[in-house]
Amino acid sequence: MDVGAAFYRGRRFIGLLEVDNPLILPYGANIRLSITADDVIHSWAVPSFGIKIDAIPGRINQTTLEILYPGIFMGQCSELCGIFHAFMPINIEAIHPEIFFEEFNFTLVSRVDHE
Ligand SMILES: [Cu+2]
Repeated sequence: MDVGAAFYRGRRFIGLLEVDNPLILPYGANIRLSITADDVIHSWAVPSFGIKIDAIPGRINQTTLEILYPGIFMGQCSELCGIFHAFMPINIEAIHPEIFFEEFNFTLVSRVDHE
């Protein structure tokens, strides 16, 4: 088990940046994000990833992401989307890929296997 990921998994945030369900992703893997909304236009923004992408009802926006190291990354909705706009934090927990694929029952396909 990755010590860094275990350390970060034990941490809890307090205050307005805390979320009930953090987005758990593997680091060191290519990730495709599909972003949409079901009510109004939001904007999914995580500054440390350099990503700010609109979430629009009826449309799917896509981008790619590779997280380089384990940790907890935070962002917020950055579109003035309504009265609850101030309460839309984003937490991404980047964990070791093997733990991620084991926990979520995905198959890990190594790049090395295909070379
Ligand atoms: Cu929003």
